Amino acid sequence: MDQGRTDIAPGRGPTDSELLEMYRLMALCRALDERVWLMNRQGKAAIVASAQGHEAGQVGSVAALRIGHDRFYIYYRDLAALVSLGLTPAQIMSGFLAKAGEPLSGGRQFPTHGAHAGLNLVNLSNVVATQIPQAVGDALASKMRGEDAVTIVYFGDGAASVGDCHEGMNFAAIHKLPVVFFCENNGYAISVPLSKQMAVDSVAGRAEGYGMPGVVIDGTDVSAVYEATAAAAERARAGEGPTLIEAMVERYLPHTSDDDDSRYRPRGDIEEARKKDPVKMLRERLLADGILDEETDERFSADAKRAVNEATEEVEAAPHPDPSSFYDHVYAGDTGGASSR
Ligand SMILES: Cc1ncc(C[n+]2csc(CCOP(=O)(O)OP(=O)(O)O)c2C)c(N)n1
Repeated sequence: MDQGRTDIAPGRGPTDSELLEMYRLMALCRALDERVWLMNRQGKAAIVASAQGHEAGQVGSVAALRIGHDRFYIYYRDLAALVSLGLTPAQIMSGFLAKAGEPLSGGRQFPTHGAHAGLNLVNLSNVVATQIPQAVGDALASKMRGEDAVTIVYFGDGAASVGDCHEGMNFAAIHKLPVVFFCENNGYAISVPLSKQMAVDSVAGRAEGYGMPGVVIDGTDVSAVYEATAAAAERARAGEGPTLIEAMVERYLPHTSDDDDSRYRPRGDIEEARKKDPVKMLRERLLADGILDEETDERFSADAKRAVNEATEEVEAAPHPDPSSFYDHVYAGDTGGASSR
């Protein structure tokens, strides 16, 4: 699982305390993700694209970067990246219920979409792969300004087949831009399996064609993710250009809450995927290594449950955005829109 690793220096691995914190965050992500899925089934959340099975990829990569300094272009499946960036369960949940005060779009967008200036976080569109050239453009701006920010852009294996991905990667490699391309390969683009998505073995293998290193890593192993991202960020900061990381992750649930995966995915496939549960695997590893004890684990689990229950109460009671704010943040300045009437 480490094709192509020869041409990037190994990155720094996480410390024990970083591992423990990543486990705490992953347990919180799982609890929040399970709750919003349930809220969809209760008719409260319009749509959910679950991050279950992707947690180590998202949490491990954010942890290897500098929050508030580096730039994060996420996509719809990145709930765990939002938790890692410091958004609270209530803030994230308010996007799923489209409530007022939601920090990314004011509750006006698909969940997890919008932007957060303080966190250099952008997720402008649900149109697959559009975030890739946007991120590359942002990295070009940071290079031109002489800033040392690294831009990471997340996308799925399906997005890797879109033209935007090719254009973004090619441009970033030519101009040696400080970008980390982070592909969350869960084996499916809705119902389309990898074998119908590409005729080559890996997304990362394409990196050579652009002139940048590409690495395939186990995206369910938070340490491998952290290390690869740290190495890619170091390359980017040193002016050596972009890296393509292909993190092999699992998708246990249908593509979104609107999808019925029983029409195209054998049940045995999901059972196999669940054996690689990143939260469970990290828990077992940390217990075995003496980094986590049962008491701390129970506390993390109780804290996560409490945080999610409190968020549920708060967000269910919160109002929807006031219709008079309809045009807020759509145009700069006075548009003569509903909010100014
Ligand atoms: C340009 C474009 N084409 C099609 C769609 C419909 N669509 C939404 S998600 C998706 C699958 C993307 O799969 P992948 O990139 O592997 O990410 P995953 O959902 O598996 O994490 C598709 C085809 C879209 N949103 N945008």
